[in-house]
Amino acid sequence: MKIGLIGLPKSGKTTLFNLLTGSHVATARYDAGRAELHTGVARVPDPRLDRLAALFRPKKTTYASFEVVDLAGIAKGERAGLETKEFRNADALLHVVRAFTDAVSGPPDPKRDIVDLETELILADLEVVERRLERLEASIKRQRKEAEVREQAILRRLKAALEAERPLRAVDLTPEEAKAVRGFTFLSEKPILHCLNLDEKAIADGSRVVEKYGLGAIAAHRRTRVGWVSAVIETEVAQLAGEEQQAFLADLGLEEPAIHRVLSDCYALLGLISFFTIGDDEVRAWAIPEGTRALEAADTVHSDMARGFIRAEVNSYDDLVAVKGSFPELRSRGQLRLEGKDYIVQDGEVCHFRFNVAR
Ligand SMILES: Nc1nc2c(ncn2[C@@H]2O[C@H](COP(=O)(O)OP(=O)(O)OP(=O)(O)O)[C@@H](O)[C@H]2O)c(=O)[nH]1
Ligand SMILES: [Mg+2]
Repeated sequence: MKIGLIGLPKSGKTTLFNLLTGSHVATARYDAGRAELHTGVARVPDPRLDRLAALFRPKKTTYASFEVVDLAGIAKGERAGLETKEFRNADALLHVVRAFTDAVSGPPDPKRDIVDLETELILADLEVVERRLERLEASIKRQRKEAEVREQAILRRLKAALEAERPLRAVDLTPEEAKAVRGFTFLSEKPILHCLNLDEKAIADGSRVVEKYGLGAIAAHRRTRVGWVSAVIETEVAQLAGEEQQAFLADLGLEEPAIHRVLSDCYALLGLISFFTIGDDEVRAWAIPEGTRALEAADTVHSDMARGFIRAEVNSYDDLVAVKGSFPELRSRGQLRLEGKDYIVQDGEVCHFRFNVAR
């Protein structure tokens, strides 16, 4: 899964990028904002995986992860950066919204910035739709092809929505229609997390940002969430370990480090859950969309496991921890189930895929 960081200039995107990926890209208040692209990997913290690793002591513990792409800011009316390929194929957008006062840009106005950014996404998509519609019209005039006529009908509907300033994520498409337009990688179609970057003094407002900034209507939109971070101070928190970190968090009145909050918002936005695999070499968490069948879950681990799928041995995390990681005990309690390929994997389950691939 890939997350694209997006936002108006100087909203704190690169600061948040560093925080999520543990990178050290330079940030600055007054530079022109170079149009460079950063990519990194954010590991999804998961106390359950830590617990399993402590029980099984594998050689390696692998967290679920997101690829994160950080772009230069998108100023109002300047959408060129949105064409970047790495960005276009992101699965979700993480919109960093300035909610701290800046000497140059003045007091924050998150609602205005969200509307402005969405407008840029909508206009970028509208350009793509209009260009394609012109071509289609010319082509259909020359020779009528049913597939092109169908595409034209879908795109006209999308155009109407965009002209009414509705992002494409709010438009109802059948699975076939969605598939037909997937190649356009529309930006306003991607799920979006508006992440308000708060001043450290306002950190206590975190849980109330929706009310405080009048974002209730925005938060209610489809495939949209509103979250928050205080990127600079939370980077300082992230650099501490153990008790020191706990003490700093408590001082700030925070329950958990920013990375937990932001990445679990991304999980929820994308409708993801985690399952675990346990081997001698590796204990690992995998992110899958909620509602994924055992067969596709197996495929995320290895395509051979899906190809030669026989059964999935499944148990719950809680049951496994209760027997201190003893699979024989789990079996004797009847808590180790055998499931077929249509079984829907649940959050926190441990899966072992039995498979057989002919050589
Ligand atoms: N007070 C305050 N300042 C912040 C916060 N987050 C970022 N900044 C400051 O804002 C400036 C810009 O931060 P960046 O992370 O470079 O912002 P950006 O969105 O990546 O900027 P561009 O890529 O140039 O558009 C830096 O000086 C940061 O220290 C915050 O939470 N609070
Ligand atoms: Mg930046």
